[in-house]
Amino acid sequence: MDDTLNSSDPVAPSVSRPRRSHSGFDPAPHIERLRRDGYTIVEGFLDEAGLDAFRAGLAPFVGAHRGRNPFEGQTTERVYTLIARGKLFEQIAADPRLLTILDAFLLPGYLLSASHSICIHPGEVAQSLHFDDGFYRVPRPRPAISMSVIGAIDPFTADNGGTLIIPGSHTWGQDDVEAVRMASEAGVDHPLMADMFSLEMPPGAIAIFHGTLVHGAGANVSGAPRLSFTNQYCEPWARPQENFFLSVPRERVREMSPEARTLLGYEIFPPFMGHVTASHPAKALAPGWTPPMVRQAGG
Ligand SMILES: O=C(O)CCC(=O)C(=O)O
Repeated sequence: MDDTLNSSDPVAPSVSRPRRSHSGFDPAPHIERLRRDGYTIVEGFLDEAGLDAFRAGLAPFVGAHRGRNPFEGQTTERVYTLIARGKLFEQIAADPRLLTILDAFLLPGYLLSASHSICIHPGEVAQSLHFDDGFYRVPRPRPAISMSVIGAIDPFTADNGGTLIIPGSHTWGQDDVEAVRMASEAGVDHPLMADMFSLEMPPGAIAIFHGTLVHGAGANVSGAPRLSFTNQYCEPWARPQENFFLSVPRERVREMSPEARTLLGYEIFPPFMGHVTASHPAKALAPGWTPPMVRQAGG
């Protein structure tokens, strides 16, 4: 090996803790609520200026798409790879208050798995009930392999598509999840849905929940769209949904904070998951970097 995995490269990200603190924010009640109910809500995550900046930053990318299937929502517009579409979106994904909470549930070096805006337009039907880390084919009940965030840019109400949530369902086994999924797809009630409620939260609030929590976007029967965003984070040994190595140019990653670079996978999960031909992935961010195999071939 010509390159060490313990990068001394100045662009190397760091997974070291503790996090940069955020004055006045106490993660403990959120961590407790997440353990008990499977979700928590952080109000005031974005202030008025942040909400305006979110809308302005998203504006160039919206208006052209609709979902391609009922899960994406055929009357819903999603803008993917949100983290790389502006500094604000990066800061939202790597916000220290949020990461301090996620640190309690995921191993150091966890990854961003999905990052997109979700605009549910009037007339959209309810999404089927599901859990976000269901594509990891590990039987339930089990700890979450990912954690999800959904943030309100517009208010979330029972009428405009506010996320339907079943508190406590993060602990359920496969059969219960399957029963409510089938009932929701058939449009019928099930006793396990008794505690289900519509997440109502003001603009600027986020909900954080386990990837194992049963939920789904509600129907939008209001006259206005519901703009939101979701960022999902997975264990550092799991495959992210979005392939950020291909979607986010390295020049863009180089401008990001160490925390954001780690979320995008420019870090090693010890002892060597994520290496690049036996070298540290952060080295790929150096200007003029060529892949080791190209150098080794004299190319
Ligand atoms: O938009 C929402 O309220 C939830 C969306 C969701 O759960 C998903 O797309 O996986």
